[in-house]
Amino acid sequence: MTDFYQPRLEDRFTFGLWTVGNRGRDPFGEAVRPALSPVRIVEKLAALGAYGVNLHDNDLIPIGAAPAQRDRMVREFKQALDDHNMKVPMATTNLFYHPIFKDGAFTANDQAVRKYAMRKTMDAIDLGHELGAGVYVFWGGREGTEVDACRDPRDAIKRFRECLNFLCEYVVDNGYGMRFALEAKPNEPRGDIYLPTTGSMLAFIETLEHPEMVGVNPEYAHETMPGLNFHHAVAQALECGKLFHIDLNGQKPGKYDQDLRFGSEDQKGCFFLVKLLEDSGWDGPRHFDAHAYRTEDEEGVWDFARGCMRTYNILKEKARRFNADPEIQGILAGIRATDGADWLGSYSRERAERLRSDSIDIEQHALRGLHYEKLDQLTTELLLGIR
Ligand code: GLT
Ligand code: MN
Ligand code: MN
Repeated sequence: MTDFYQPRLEDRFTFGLWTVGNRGRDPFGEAVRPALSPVRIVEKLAALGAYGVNLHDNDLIPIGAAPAQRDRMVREFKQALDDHNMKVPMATTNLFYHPIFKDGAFTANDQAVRKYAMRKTMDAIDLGHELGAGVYVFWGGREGTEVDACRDPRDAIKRFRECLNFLCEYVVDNGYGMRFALEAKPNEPRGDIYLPTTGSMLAFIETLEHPEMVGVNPEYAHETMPGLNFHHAVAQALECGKLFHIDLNGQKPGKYDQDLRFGSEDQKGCFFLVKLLEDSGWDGPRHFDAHAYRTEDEEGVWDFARGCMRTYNILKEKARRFNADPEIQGILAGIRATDGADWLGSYSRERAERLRSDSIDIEQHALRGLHYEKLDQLTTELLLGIR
């Protein structure tokens, strides 16, 4: 039987090695699953229809590995990628796990920590390039505070900027042609993390020496934790040409970072997100930064991975139906009929005068019903499967 929602290579689904490789450790309990080797992950994800895998330096190579050991691990991994036609579109650095990063990496007060973070990142950029990654993610996991007395937050931002400027030049100097994607998160593991939202990152990028090389990697969970609208954050990034990568997962608002299976929470929000990505023609990989419930064994991990991709494709099909639904499109046509695109234009005295002189019946416009109840109910019925 052909499965309409079966992931295909052209869907460009990717997973981090750390996602399906997550062993279910949490602050209250030990790992519940044995480790999966990177080679096994590549094999299995390829069989499920994924396009590629992404990784931190230490997902593949442990800190302190001898050069010969590093080269052997990279060789075996590349062989697995080749054997299974899998790509590595994105790479990143683990700047949060080792205790040296307990006070941050690029923003740490101790200059030796910042030096080590830079050295580690340059090595990881080399690795990413070797594996063919075109996007390099920066998630400042521990770039934050519990004790605000320890540093002026303006210094933290200056340090972060200095490091990114240096690393952009490193990429240019080596001819890597890589782009950077900054990932925001409001808190966890730190009490507060600097540049906490995608919007903060977008503003910060414009202060860099190579803003054209740097965009964002918004994560569903990270915008949803503080109750923000992820679909709006992604739209802003898309609209200014800064959506360089995306982390899809599931999250309940107001809780710790859950990184649940994509589409397991707020299916309507996920629907508008998928519709936005598909309608915009965005051609980046659809990356899942999530992990299986702690209740699962290895089989459950693959159920999780299959579920992320399948739900994306189901929502994509729902978006197609939304765009083809005569009743929904009728309401949208009514909305468009009143929006008068291009009515304002850039400023001129004449236009300003015309704005003042055109007659507007404010009572009539204030009283008009907008049919959003009907629009939302139709969307809900479509999502619930009866349209
Ligand atoms: C970590 C974090 C993610 C980041 C990853 C990249 S690592 O799992 O929770 O949101 O995207 O560093
Ligand atoms: Mn993420
Ligand atoms: Mn997360």
